[in-house]
Amino acid sequence: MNLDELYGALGLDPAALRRGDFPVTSPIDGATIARLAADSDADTEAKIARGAGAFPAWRDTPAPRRGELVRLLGDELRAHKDALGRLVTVENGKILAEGTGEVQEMIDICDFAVGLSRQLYGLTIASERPGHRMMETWHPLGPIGVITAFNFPVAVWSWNFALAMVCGDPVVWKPSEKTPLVALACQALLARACEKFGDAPDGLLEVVVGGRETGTLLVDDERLKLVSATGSTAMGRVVGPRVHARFGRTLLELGGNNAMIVAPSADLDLAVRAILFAAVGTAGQRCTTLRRLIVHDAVRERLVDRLKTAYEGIRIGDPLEPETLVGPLIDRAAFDSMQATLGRVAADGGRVFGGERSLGDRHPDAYYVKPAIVEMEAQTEDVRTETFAPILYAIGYEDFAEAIRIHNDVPQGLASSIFTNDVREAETFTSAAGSDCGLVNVNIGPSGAEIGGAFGGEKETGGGRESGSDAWRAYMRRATNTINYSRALPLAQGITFGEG
Ligand code: UN1
Repeated sequence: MNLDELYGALGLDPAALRRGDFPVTSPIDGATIARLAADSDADTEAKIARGAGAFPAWRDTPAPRRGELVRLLGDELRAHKDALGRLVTVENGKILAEGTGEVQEMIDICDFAVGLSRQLYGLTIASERPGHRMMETWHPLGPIGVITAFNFPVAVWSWNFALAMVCGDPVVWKPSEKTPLVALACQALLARACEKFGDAPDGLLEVVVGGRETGTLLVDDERLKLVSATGSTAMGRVVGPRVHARFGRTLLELGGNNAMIVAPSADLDLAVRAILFAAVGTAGQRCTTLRRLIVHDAVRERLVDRLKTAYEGIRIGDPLEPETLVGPLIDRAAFDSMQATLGRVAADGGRVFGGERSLGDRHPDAYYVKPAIVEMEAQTEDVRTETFAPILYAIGYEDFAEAIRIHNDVPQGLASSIFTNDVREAETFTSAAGSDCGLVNVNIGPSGAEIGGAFGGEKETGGGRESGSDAWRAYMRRATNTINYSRALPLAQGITFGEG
């Protein structure tokens, strides 16, 4: 399938994707695959206004009916799974299995949200006053802004969008400037779903194409009651205070520095497979990517040797080829940052295996790399910093308490895992005294979470929770209602006020 056919299959007009001066390149070979019209400030303003305009009608649409739109979107995603997955691969560079896996994640969250549309439950609460009833109700929050990163260009949007839809909130979406095409494709698929739905208001999803300044317009706009932003900790440090200064809400998914503890009792066969997927999958560009291996000294050498052998056998190359396991990095800046980090950690005494550029002759404008393993004697500042590239640091430990200390001694708190067959270690790791992350796994790697749980992390990861469990509450406002059905007016706390 050529590109124009792919665009057409997703409901995009190929000619319209060539009319602008905002270039989109494919990390596979560096070629320009579209020139979009970027949104001016006035365009962005108009789109936010359209989102705000859609709110009253959508708010007043019953939640199960709102869920029907998400069901129809899920149908479109099922029907276009291969095409959208392929476009994710072309625009982002992740391998096809992961591109289509990302679309499956979207389908899953749509299914979840459809069920949720009939389960936006509030509590009923015992009142201390006779003849009174207390309850809480959940109402739509208002139009919201969603800012997404290049690495999960559609799944993370869908976590937000599917929940926002059933919660009654129109969405203004600013995708990464590196991956706007897949966003336009999602919008086109939603348009089909809206047609089948019948009476959806215009403006339920507005996509704005642009860079950081465009994102800032969303951040500062009082009409957007929640800004859900995925990206670096540096981005979150700017977005958080700005949104809070106008008393907006934030949902932040920022950097991770995810680790795995490998204990002496671990099943090393399983651990090696889990490490490979978590450390080199998506070319190390997941926020949940495994970056630190904290491995007991008794198994350290054996495990690292086995990993080196496994790394040698990894097929690096065109992510559209089925045998490929590692596609390109997103761009030159990612490559430069990886090389700079490797240079510094080597100077700090780290023993670096791999990390070199690959396929540079064939693709001078694309950045393929051999994933790196770096054996470190200590957790240096570079190890404590997230470099968004496939670098896996291996650090030894002697006793379990030390392993947990090293594990938690980073500023980020997203995903974590332990490989052990010792129930005490496993339970300690998942306990309050164990991992301080938002995602804590036993005998699986830190990446590849299912949508059913709440996704997000602590510390510099930003504290947000998206996707499953009760993450929907971030998209609604809660009202506590007290209803007096008696003929008296008793006051709470037994207060008497001007009576007898
Ligand atoms: C991300 O990298 O921003 O748990 C999201 C995972 C995926 C989502 C990653 N389900 O790795």
